[in-house]
Amino acid sequence: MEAPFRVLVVGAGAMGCLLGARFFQAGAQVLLLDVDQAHVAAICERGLELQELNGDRRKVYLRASCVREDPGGPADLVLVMLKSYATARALDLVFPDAMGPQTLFLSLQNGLGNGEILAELVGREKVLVGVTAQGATKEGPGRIRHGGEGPTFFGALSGRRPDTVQAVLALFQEAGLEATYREDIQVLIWEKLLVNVGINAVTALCGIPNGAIADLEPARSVCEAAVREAAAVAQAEGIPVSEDGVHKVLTVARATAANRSSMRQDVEAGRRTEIDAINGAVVRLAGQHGLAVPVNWALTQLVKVKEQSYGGKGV
Ligand code: KPL
Repeated sequence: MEAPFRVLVVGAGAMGCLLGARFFQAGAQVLLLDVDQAHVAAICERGLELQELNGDRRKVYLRASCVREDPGGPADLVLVMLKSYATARALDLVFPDAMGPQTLFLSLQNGLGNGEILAELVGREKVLVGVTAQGATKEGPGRIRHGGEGPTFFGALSGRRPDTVQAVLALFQEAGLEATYREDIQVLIWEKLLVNVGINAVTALCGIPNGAIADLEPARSVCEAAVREAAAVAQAEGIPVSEDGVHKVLTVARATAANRSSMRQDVEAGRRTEIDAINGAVVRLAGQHGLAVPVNWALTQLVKVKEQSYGGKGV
């Protein structure tokens, strides 16, 4: 009998739980790892409560841990779903023997630089990076809601497709999740970054839903200016992001009109945000190319003021 595909999910937030649950339902052996003790305890005691897109609730009895636990052998896939500022600590909860020569690491995190940080920990050739349009929200300890269906794209950080990537694609497919391997994954990561650059900080600072970015003229102006600056940085980096970046961002804002962006949720919960990997990353790269990005700079500073005003947990 073939051994089940073994998956470690590092960072069992809403998206980590959703993907972990889908892989488990498809027959993979899944272990969720997270530092949130109440969340892990709830999953271990009562199972993960997953609210499906049609409103149905189901329990998924996943293994979860907030300490290094032996998953019983090397993982085929380590799915990294941590907040971007925690990527450097991605291996803290991973049992050393769980990382074998064939283990691949897939980051579907927000922002720039996560793959490079992982590469320093595990070697560039083992790192896959990508984006997903799946949506999920954590409703409380052990409870998540699937909010939207969408494709997932990933590719190799090194540019060389690992032999074992086919098995990862098969896992997504068996789990009913659309996933595609892309050679040009950096373009897609930048296009997702533009969306987060335009929506996240403004919604977090103003306390508005995503749709207000498109509906309120002053919010739209700031969004558009931030996205244009970031697109110029992408061009300077040699990343051919599509010309209609601003249009795409406004389309996402309208499509997710009632949503609270992840950064707004972080600010409202008094947590540290991912500003450094989003607008902050644009500012850092712009500096390397001698480009001025005053709007991204101001948004970064203002979000940091906000974090400091509440002493953001995890800062
Ligand atoms: O990715 C998002 C986020 O909130 O981080 C968007 C697309 C803006 C949806 O809320």
